[in-house]
Amino acid sequence: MAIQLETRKLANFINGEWVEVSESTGVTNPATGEEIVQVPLSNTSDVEKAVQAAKEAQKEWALVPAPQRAEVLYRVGYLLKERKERLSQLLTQENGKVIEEARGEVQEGIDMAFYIAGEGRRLFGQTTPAELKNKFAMSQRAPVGVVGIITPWNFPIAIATWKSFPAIIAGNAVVWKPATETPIMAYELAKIFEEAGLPKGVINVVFGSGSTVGDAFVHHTDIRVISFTGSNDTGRNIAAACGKQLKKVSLEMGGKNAVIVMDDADLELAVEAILWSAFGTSGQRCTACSRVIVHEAVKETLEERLLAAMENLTIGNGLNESIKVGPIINKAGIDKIKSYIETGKNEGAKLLAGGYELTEGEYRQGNYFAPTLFTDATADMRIAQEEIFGPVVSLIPVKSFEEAIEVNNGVEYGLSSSIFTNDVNRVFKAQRDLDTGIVYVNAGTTGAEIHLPFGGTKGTGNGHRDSGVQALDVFTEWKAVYVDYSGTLQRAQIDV
Ligand code: UN1
Repeated sequence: MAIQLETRKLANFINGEWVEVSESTGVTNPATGEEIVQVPLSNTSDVEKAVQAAKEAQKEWALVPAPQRAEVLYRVGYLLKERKERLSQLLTQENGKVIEEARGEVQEGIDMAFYIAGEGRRLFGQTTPAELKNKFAMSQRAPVGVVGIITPWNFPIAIATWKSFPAIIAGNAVVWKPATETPIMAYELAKIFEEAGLPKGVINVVFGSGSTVGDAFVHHTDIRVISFTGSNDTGRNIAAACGKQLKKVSLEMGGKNAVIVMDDADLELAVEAILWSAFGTSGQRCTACSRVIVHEAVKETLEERLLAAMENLTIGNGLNESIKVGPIINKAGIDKIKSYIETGKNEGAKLLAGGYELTEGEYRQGNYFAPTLFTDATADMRIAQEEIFGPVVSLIPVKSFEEAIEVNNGVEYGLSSSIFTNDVNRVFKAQRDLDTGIVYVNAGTTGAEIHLPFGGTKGTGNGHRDSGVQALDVFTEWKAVYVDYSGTLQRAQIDV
């Protein structure tokens, strides 16, 4: 029996109060087509209230010593841990990902809470000699103020923790627009913040559309940073709007990630890793493997083994523990995948498995797509260049290690890459030459850990990183402080 929510309609969380909004829309379980809850569609005056609450709250919050701010995040971590199973079940219902992966995602949030709470006792700056006598010099992190975070449906709780926890530990207040497809995780996390004793107004959740709520965040003069994960088009528009206002913006916008399989690779292991990274989360991860760049010497064997292994992929409702591949988020997602299947065929790639939507029997009510394998793709095909965000992977044969690296790097994105080889020289060359923010050796393209920077090069982002200590750079300003205790006027660069 699936866990139920205690409400049929969610409310915004503004200034520590649950505020109802008259307009709302239904949230559908992608596995069953059933409506699970109504999510508010807020307007710009709701955003205004949230920003004003955040602005007020931030003044006090910035004065709370960071180790005390950390205490709240430790409590958040323990509450997440206590509720891990409930949250995972709800996550599977709103997002569709299989329960094992939902548990993994909630675990990322728990890890992030404990990791970044530890920063409450670090938040290191630098002390450094001054160039003049009797003068002290240091740098320290200062909060930015009110930050706006806009989070996607594919990791509705993990990504929210990557952004909100570092913002909060650094002394900012947050206004948060979660994806309307997956609002339950935001509702549950807001309740946890409330119970953990976060002062009112330090986090505010405003549900609604990107075109109304997201746009209002981007243009609000009191919001000094936008941290966004989502589509490339939206990210570019946000960057342009923020650029005009000189507003700081951190973007993470996907990938076209590849597993490289060299002629000396452990093929058994490579097959397992490809299956996991390409078809796990039904390919709906920014880090999902959607290209396999394979050395021609092992291409046929790899194809055979992949096809055999794909036979064992069970597709269905992710609440069932034996299911490996869950549904696609919505019909628009299915349509996008379908159109790429047509494109792939027209471009001349060879379809080896899948390529169709599942619509019969138990699949009738949900959004299911068969795990799909193309081969003989070339590096310039659209299916080998563009993000599909579905369970579709294309094999691209190459003749050498150098060509493999070139093909890997020959896309607009640069999030994650992987190489299977047992040659130590290739390992070190690959980790140097693969132009992505994340590199795996003898592992698939997914599974980043929260204490390292998450993000990528080129079209994946704009140089910032989520999670890790690097996330603090998004949510703080560096302040240089000089204390002259000479009692005289000492002029830098002159009185030396
Ligand atoms: C995403 O798809 O945007 O590395 C996040 C991974 C996960 C996070 C994915 N830890 O695949």
